[in-house]
Amino acid sequence: MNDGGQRSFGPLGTTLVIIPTYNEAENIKPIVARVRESVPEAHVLVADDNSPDGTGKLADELAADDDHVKVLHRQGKEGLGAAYLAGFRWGLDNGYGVLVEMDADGSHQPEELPRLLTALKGADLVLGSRWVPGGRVVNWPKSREFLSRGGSTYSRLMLDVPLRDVTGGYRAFRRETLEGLGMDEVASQGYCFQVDLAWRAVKAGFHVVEVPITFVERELGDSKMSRDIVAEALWRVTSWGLGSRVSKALGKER
Ligand SMILES: Nc1nc2c(ncn2[C@@H]2O[C@H](COP(=O)(O)OP(=O)(O)OP(=O)(O)O)[C@@H](O)[C@H]2O)c(=O)[nH]1
Ligand SMILES: [Mg+2]
Repeated sequence: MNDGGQRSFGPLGTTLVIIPTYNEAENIKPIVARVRESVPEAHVLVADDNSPDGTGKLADELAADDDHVKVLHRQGKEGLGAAYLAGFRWGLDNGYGVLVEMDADGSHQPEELPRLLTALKGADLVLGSRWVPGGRVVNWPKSREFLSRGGSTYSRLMLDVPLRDVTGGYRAFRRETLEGLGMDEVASQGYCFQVDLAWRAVKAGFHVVEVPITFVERELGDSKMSRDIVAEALWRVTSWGLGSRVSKALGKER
């Protein structure tokens, strides 16, 4: 991460808020309405993995009534990472200047998005952060907080990233940042997709800023968190960390 202090940042361009969905029928209409109200000039892309509960159809209804809402229908459940990568590509192809990640379940409050976008005026990537001063989590059991804080701390130490909330999924990217990350090589699917992108941004020398957010646990619908997702994060972060230590050590010897 560089300090960004010496740099000047270009204008932001139009914002695309990407909302990946899998079985979010109860949540999709309220969350899109909140985004539209909070940042009226932004566009919304719902990236739905053919949800059996009809979320994609509800998103189509929204898109039919509002030209700021688009829907990317994907064939089947492939994980959060794949849905975001497809959404990012769609956004870059369609000329958006800012690409935002936001969950459908209300955990990421659209009312906080203007603050993230303001911070992006002086940054390459803004992370909504639960674990910086002013950041909070509402309605989380201690076990979930422990897992999230532990995952961030482990990733920070393993990968040497100077960030407090590495696993969070409320983020705003400048298009140039995504273009410079090597998105085509990202294979992570679940949570560690977020760690992967943050680590790539830091390694590429982008200016990454954390902005405190209040994260609200979902009230409706089911979590897609699973043991497999945690296991994937653990083995990938561990192998990245060890791999980069080995290459640093070899580099020093040469
Ligand atoms: N398109 C797509 N979206 C997904 C997939 N898995 C999760 N999502 C969406 O990604 C967002 C985050 O998923 P959640 O189930 O809320 O996961 P989480 O926030 O880590 O877990 P909780 O805190 O328990 O809610 C939600 O909008 C989900 O609908 C997937 O395989 N495909
Ligand atoms: Mg959630």
